[in-house]
Amino acid sequence: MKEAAAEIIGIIDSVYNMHNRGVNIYFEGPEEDFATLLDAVDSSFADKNIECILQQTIIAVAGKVQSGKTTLIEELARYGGDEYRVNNVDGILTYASNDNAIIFYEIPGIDIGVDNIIAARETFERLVKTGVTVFLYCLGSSKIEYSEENLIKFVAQNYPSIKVIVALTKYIDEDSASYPKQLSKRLNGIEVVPLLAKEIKVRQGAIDAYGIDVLNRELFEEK
Ligand SMILES: Nc1nc2c(ncn2[C@@H]2O[C@H](COP(=O)(O)OP(=O)(O)OP(=O)(O)O)[C@@H](O)[C@H]2O)c(=O)[nH]1
Ligand SMILES: [Mg+2]
Repeated sequence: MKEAAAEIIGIIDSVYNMHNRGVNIYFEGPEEDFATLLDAVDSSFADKNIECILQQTIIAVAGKVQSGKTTLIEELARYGGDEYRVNNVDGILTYASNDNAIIFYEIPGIDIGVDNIIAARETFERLVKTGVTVFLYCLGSSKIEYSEENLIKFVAQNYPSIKVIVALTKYIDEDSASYPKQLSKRLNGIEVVPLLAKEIKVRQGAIDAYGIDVLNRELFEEK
């Protein structure tokens, strides 16, 4: 494994690292394979200007209390098929895939009120330091509070490298099919994905879950 890694690095070095000007290798995959890569660079290419960077998808999930954050994370995890470890770190639920390539943080629910929005913003800014790549905001009703809108715009404006997505959770309102588009426009083009993570029982039967596949694509395939 390490020899194979050294061979690949050797090729990258000879093709992309002319005159040792420097090259970055972005690695996406299990942490232990990344360790092998680092090891191969250290032992055979220590004098070369090669930097290895582990690519992770780190998703900070926010939204009001009971907006559907936990349900959404669990259904996304199930959809992806990875095993997750769940931890509570200082009150923040953390779901990490076994290879640590995907991490979800659930920011404790924001109730309406300035103090809570400030707390959520502070939590987010603390999490940013761990390398958050996506801010996923759950909106459980088709009425967005001014403070929620502010928080979403704050993240989009201050962290241009972080992808911001709004999930319209428990969205079964067929009457307002145009609402996701309207909201996206109001949020300066931020992606809005309507979905139902789990089926909902209604008097006549049940409404099937939908939209997890669309959100999954937004989160993991488009970079
Ligand atoms: N049927 C159905 N119920 C949902 C869905 N999403 C959320 N719920 C329900 O809505 C309630 C709140 O969902 P949670 O996922 O716990 O919301 P949360 O934002 O994590 O809540 P807190 O952590 O308490 O702030 C629960 O009773 C869920 O079962 C969904 O897609 N389908
Ligand atoms: Mg929860």
